[in-house]
Amino acid sequence: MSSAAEKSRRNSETAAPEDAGDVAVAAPKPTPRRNDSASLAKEIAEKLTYAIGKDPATARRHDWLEAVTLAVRDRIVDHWLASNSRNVQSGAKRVCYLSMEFLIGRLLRDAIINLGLSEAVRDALSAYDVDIDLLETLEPDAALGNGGLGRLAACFAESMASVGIQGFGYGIRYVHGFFRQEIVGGEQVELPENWLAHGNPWEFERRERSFEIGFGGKVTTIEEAGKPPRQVWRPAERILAVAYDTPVVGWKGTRVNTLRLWSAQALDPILLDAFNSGDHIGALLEANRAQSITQVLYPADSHLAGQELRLRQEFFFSSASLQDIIRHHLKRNGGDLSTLPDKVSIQLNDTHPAVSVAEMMRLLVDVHGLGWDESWDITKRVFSYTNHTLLPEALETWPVNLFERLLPRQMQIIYAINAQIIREATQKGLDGAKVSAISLIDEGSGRRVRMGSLAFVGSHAINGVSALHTELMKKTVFNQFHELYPERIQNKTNGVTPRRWLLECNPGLTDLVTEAIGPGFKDDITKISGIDKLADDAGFREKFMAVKLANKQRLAKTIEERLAITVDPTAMFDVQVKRIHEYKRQFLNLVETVALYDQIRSHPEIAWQPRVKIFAGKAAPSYANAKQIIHLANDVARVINADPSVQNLLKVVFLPNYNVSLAELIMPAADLSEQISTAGLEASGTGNMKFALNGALTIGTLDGANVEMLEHIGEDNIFIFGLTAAEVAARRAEGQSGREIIDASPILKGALDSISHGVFGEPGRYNNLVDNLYGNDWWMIAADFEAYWQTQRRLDALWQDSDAWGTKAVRNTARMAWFSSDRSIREYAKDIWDAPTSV
Ligand code: 26V
Repeated sequence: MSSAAEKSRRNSETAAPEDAGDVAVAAPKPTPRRNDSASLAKEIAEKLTYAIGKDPATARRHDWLEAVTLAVRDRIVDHWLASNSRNVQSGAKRVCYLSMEFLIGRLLRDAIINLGLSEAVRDALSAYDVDIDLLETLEPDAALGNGGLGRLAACFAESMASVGIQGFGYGIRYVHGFFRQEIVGGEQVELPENWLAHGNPWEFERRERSFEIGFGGKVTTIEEAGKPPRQVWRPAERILAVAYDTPVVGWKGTRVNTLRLWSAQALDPILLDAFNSGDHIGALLEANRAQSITQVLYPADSHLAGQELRLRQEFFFSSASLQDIIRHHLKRNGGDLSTLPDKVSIQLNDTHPAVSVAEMMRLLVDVHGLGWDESWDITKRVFSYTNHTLLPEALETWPVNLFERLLPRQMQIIYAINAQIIREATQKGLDGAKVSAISLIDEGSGRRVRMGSLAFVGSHAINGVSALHTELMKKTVFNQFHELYPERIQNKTNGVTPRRWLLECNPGLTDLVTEAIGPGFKDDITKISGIDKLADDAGFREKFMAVKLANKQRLAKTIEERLAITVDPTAMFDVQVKRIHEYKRQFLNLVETVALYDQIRSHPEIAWQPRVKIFAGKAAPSYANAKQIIHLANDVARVINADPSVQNLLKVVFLPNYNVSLAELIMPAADLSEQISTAGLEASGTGNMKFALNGALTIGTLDGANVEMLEHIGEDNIFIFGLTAAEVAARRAEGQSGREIIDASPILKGALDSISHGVFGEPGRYNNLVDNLYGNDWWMIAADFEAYWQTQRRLDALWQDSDAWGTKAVRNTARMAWFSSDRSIREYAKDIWDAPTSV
């Protein structure tokens, strides 16, 4: 048996709860486990011996990691069982968060800190001369997501457990998560990621919790005397969805929720007839086809490639989750589905699970025999939908003919919903053009199903992820729907969990804040505002900046190890890390970098401040311009770092393979956070929040949550520049080219000329990027350059005054509490889910 399979088997046989989230009997008495270091040391040794079969003398580091994980896991399971039995007893509303992505990263440190075991584990291991910090870095990242949307789902899952909500995450157990990025010859190369290669001690396979998922086939109408006709879907293909549960540990372990990820398996793992007749390959084909559904995460965050496999993934996990939700509800609520909306809320994380609206209707009407109107009422009260992007190319639509072939009954239901919506709209007096804008079918470009519209009409609440984004939703994508249903769109500004993004990633700052104001902020992050008054206290500020310096030294060491680039930790660390996308404008940052390089050389008399420009991020494999930007970043780094004339003033670093763990290293080490998207394009951003919480100053546009950060942090402590969203829209409408602006700016022109004339790689390599600016400056790079440049120079001046910089850095940390995902989740619970907290 493979080690992964073996590990799963072990998990299903050991201390795992019978059925996470669904225990019928009273809570089993948890084994009282002691959390002192001696008890932990003993248990870790026991795990090493009896679960892994090694003794301390022969154990490798990975064996120790597994032993510690299993010892910590036992404690989690105790809390998990207790939470599950409380769930049954309280009968409180369950919140089900449906997301194609959960970018959770490593789990061991998160669990140790949330359970308050840091000291005990460290001491227990030091008895064996093992370093817990080192072990933690051996755990693979669970990279089951692309970027912001997936990481938000992970922060929300942790916050739901921390604020006491009965939360369930539902997603996909991808065998291969987000690709690993290497840089070869300056260019991105994608390599497969294999996080399950050595097994996954955090997951518990639940074979008993599996559901059949159909595809294709036919719909037949059944007519029975005295009854209305019924539709029955007979799929041509059936696949099994098997649950794998991972515990989600909340702060102090008071609640442990469940993340349930579905894995696709064949109903018949092997076709015996085929096998026996000698067709050994053919006998396995069906299993392979079934399993392919959950093999790999699609590595794009815009530009729907439109593959059938993606739609299969979406339906597969939606149907499995809904069947599970309904099964659970029937069991706990006397078989009565009319109370479903009182007991369950389902949040759709973007449109990826939007087919759930049609599938819920099928399950209620066809399978459970409810009437259409009642089912529609239940559906709308149960679902709510979060929109995460306004980019037109990222708004999902599927060809009607593909939908019809793969999901014939769901397509019929979508038509029926559409007819109803159009009727409602016409009754309210909407004219033809407006009616076609709200149709679920886009008739324009070869009939397609609009998934955003389906999610909208099937939900009682639709939310944007920042105040600005929400207003733009009302004015743009959902304008007609907003006119028709003005009460539905709400704002829920994103947040990040302060456990992972402060306590875990920045222990130095956590200790300093504890020393200054006590540990209360760990329970309630709003208390961190207590350090605001210390921003003018020179002693505190010095300590604050000393912590920052230590974090920068740690990052400098990683840069040296991975890239053999030496950076000065006392230089300003100016950081832009995020997915690579034209709208996020890494190119603007690179043009400014090149301009700075030119100016430093031509004006040595100016007091330039030493900077390290740090970039990291992945490009979608098919996104040519984004890959060019990565290439340019690496070319620029190569040339500048080799030029002795700017050595101590400018270094450029592109750190490969940006992921959650790298983010945890980078965020605490940044002085300056680059949040410079073209205004109106970044829905919220969450990296912006992580940086500021860790004391970085922000240079940014009035976009996404930056707008609200400005309100909370105060205009003296954040550096805003550039066109507003309204100005961008106006310039775009005029089709403004960048030529005049470039010709009028010698600094910008000089930088663009160096880029296109071959200073950084062969001439012409970056023509595409540069020529775009002269033609239609769509991303407003030329338009915003001057304001960006001037703002960077103001930051240079500020950097010289380290007291003033330090004061602002402290204020950033002090004033970011509102951007905790605990606050976001409480708002969802109150305004959208009507779900209790602290259960
Ligand atoms: C779209 C697509 C399109 C088809 C291919 C696969 C795929 C995967 C993901 C997406 C949606 C990406 C949207 C997204 O990540 N939005 C980000 O959401 C963050 C959390 O709300 C927010 O902070 C970012 O501003 C926003 O870009």
